[in-house]
Amino acid sequence: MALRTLQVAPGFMRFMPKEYQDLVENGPFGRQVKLSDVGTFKEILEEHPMCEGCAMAFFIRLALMGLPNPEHTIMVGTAGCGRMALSQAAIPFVYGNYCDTNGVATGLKRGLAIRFPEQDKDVVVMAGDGGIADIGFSQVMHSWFRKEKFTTVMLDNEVYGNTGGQESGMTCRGTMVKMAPRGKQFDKIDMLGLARTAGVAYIARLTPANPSRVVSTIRKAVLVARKIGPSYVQVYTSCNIEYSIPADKVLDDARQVEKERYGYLEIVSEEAGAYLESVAAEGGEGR
Ligand SMILES: Cc1ncc(C[n+]2csc(CCOP(=O)(O)OP(=O)(O)O)c2C)c(N)n1
Ligand code: SF4
Repeated sequence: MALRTLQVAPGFMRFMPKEYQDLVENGPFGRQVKLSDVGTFKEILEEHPMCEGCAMAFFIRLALMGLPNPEHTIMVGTAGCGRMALSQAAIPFVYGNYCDTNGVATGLKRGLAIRFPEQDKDVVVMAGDGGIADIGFSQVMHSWFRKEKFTTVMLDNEVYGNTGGQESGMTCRGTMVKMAPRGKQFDKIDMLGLARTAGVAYIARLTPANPSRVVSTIRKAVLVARKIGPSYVQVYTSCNIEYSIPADKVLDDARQVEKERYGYLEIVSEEAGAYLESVAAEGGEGR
């Protein structure tokens, strides 16, 4: 996408749905929005069919605000809950087969670089813990080893939410979920350590408990992937259905989990750190 593909020929604008007119006139395209601007611009994602109070949906809404250049960004997702919101967002979304996201993103990113040599195009994979750490594991790791320049975001709800509660590699040891009644028999996979071993340039772990940090972390991850190398963001996005968390307690849970075992963590390569400093010195916009 580019800004001009959003525009409608002047004569047709009045026939467009009000929502679309609003998006063109007041969307976040072509400018940098901040969390504190919420309510003053038309968001990329406003409606979705995910469960009431779902932390994953909340995170996705915030993450979309963090994109440094949404009009030049393509999201890649797959089977799993997150795609229900991502596919409703006003931004191109490519649906890879379950396990294929990082292969699809590789081809997209390389193809876009050839087709648009003058314009940076950002590619962001956003998929569940099953999609990233289980069935998509091999493609994720190889994209990192190859140093592909795109961002991978794991929506870590520590379960297969969309298919009714099977354990994933990211479920904690001993946890019982509906379709793992004996409790998980092995540890949560250390994807952050694996990302580090594979040489990922920017790695972050976070929860949605601090919304402005979500926005800034996604922005940094996308900027690093644009210029330096792969980036990986792992976010705790509790599944309130499978973990029986009341919708009004979802953020309390995120705060608690952040305190106990999911504290904010950033691992930044020297080159990525220097680049982010230079962006900040120029005003931090990074467009
Ligand atoms: C190749 C393949 N295997 C299995 C499935 C069935 N499937 C769809 S979603 C899903 C689990 C999703 O779990 P996760 O990736 O953790 O995302 P969540 O729904 O928890 O957000 C599975 C196994 C599929 N669509 N394709
Ligand atoms: S099943 Fe869980 S992760 Fe999926 S939409 Fe519902 S609360 Fe969110």
